[in-house]
Amino acid sequence: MSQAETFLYDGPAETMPRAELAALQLARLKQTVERAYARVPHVRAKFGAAGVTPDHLKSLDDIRRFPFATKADMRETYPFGLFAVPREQVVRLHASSGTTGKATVVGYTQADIDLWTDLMARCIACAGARPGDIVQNAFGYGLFTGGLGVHYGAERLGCTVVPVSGGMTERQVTLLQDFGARVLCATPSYALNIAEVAEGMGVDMRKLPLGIGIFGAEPWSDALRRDLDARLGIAAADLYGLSEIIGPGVACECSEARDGLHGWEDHFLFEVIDPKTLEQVAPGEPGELVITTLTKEALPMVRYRSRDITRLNHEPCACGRSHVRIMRVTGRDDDMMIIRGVNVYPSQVEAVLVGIEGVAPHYQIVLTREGPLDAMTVEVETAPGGESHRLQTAKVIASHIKARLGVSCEVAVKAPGEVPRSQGKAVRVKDLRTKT
Ligand code: DLL
Repeated sequence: MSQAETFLYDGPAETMPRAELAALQLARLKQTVERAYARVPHVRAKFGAAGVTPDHLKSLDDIRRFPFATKADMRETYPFGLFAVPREQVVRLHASSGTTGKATVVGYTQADIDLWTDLMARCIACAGARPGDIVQNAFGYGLFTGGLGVHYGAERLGCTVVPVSGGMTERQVTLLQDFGARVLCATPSYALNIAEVAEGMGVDMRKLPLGIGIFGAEPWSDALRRDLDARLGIAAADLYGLSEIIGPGVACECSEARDGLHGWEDHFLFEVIDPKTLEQVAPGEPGELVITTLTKEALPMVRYRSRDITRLNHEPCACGRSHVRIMRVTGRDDDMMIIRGVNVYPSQVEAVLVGIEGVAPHYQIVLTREGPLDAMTVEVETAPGGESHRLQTAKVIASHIKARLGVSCEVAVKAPGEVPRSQGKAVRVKDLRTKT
């Protein structure tokens, strides 16, 4: 599709020539760094310890001299210590629970909410939705940023929002039938749950008006995308974001290419680093995504280490947008499992499972310790009707995993419905290893 045909919510901001984009980034980066330094004592102390001041920032490259921000900074300053505005100017708080320690709290001024709303409208349009579409929003509403982030963005784009939140899965199916949403927003694992429940209810989703999925908030594979596309009769796009930066709306795939997520560089600066050396990797190489906000007021973030593993693609995209593509996030470096010396992400296991005939793509990975070594058991289900071949299926799955990922594992084939279903972010790994 040519650029002339691409629907752009934000017009020229999405197709800005690279040199202009870089100049805008530098001007905004300077403001952000100055703002954080002047207003957040924790940031000033960290800059001081690293021997830098905002004056050291003369070019975009100079960002390398500045210290990283991590979740630990958020915990140390819990709840409001990183805010760069008086708390009274914060109109909204969100929080993510996290698996260890205290929640991460983020705050927004009214201008931040407006920005977030615009960026989400941009993402939803980028994924193929249009003003006037009905959007069923099955992301959880509440402290999680998914529900409200998508909600405001879809309204701003001019869509009709069905704010159903996560859960009540049969009702989701009925609402999709009755209201005729064209767009479904959910985590991919919950979308899979909806597809399965619809099939159980005898509803053929491919015959409904539904045509677009906007899925994210957890790693997923291209194999699962193909499965969801076929079962729901949609074109699913990947949506990425994290609360510490703004929530969903940091990056989204375009409906034209669906090949990497456009990261909105007029509002964020993206770097990819080697998580061991902490140096930037060569362009296009994989590593950990580091994000600096360029326009946030309440919570400016300089060099936030996302822990997400990806790579950047600077090739021009078919849609004509000039913004860099963040390629599918394979997982978080803290989710990476090391099984007998082999690095494995849950989404890689998923990609293998989805391709095997007769296997339902619901899965959970159980980690145990056998002596000094970590062992992995993959719990899956056979699709209905396949139970008689359980042992055979287990063997087939184990050999596919060995062939594709190079790792040996046990496979436990369960009866349909035995692997837990997700209503939001799926829990992919059950860690039964005793910590020593
Ligand atoms: O998950 C924000 C969001 C909501 C994104 C709805 C997309 C859709 P947090 O709860 O702070 O925020 O979790 C952020 O989730 O660092 C990634 O590890 C993971 N994540 C988010 N989107 C994707 C994605 C929201 N598309 C953390 N692919 C991030 C892979 C994702 N992982």
